[in-house]
Amino acid sequence: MGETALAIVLYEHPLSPYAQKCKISLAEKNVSFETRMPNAIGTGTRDEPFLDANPRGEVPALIEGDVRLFDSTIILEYIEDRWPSPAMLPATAYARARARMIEEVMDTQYEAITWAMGEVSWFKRAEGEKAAELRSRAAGQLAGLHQWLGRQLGDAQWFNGESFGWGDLSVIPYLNGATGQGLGPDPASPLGQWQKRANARPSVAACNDSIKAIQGAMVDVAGAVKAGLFKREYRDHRLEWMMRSGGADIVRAGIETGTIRFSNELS
Ligand SMILES: N[C@@H](CCC(=O)N[C@@H](CS)C(=O)NCC(=O)O)C(=O)O
Repeated sequence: MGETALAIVLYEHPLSPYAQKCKISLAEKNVSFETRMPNAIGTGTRDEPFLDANPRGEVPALIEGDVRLFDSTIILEYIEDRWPSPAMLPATAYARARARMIEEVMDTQYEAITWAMGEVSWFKRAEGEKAAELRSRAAGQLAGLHQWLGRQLGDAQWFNGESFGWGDLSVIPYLNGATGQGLGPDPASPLGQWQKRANARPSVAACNDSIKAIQGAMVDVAGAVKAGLFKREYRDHRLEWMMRSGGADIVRAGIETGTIRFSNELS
């Protein structure tokens, strides 16, 4: 840490699980950083300083002097290389690969489901029977993923092995998101017990506190979507989730009303 002369800025949003991964890693390594929220994230409007850090217009993005990085996995790699101690990746080749594999599943398959539930319950993309149908699909898919995660954890204390690390910081933001939607793991299960242990870490508790702070100030986002003030990003696995799980009409309506966008084309 002594060599840190330049301010580290992390563009983030408290509810973004991708940003939480980076904040947890930095906090575990005791690296000080400044957080910034892009202006009007999710509205699809331009925020030049933020787009300079990440032309994709997504959080997280990290700035350190001339360094400009985007994508949570790439940022985690940078943090690990730049501040190696304490290591977030375990020691052996297989354990390291397993932690990254768990991260990949969480970032893609798991996140798509919790994100979609946000589209339904907060942004009211579906209501009544359709909302119930989508929620039931999500619950079934999450139950399967919780079984898979339970097997990955086995009898260990941490996904990373003997100590908290990459495998754990890659799971906790997403599991907490599912719990917030009433779709988290059984608290009495080994996975639920792990969730409690992970939430007790100061690095994770700080993320949870930031979420609580912002939730009190949350505007009527469903009304904002209807008023055309939000243009949500339907990308990658999120879009696949909608198409596979019964949300094709949501995508079509979003395109027609201009309330969704796809990922930015870089130039
Ligand atoms: N693959 C990226 C995904 C980042 C991402 O999708 N972030 C979302 C927030 S959770 C975002 O900023 N979306 C932009 C928007 O909604 O306009 C990563 O791992 O960092």
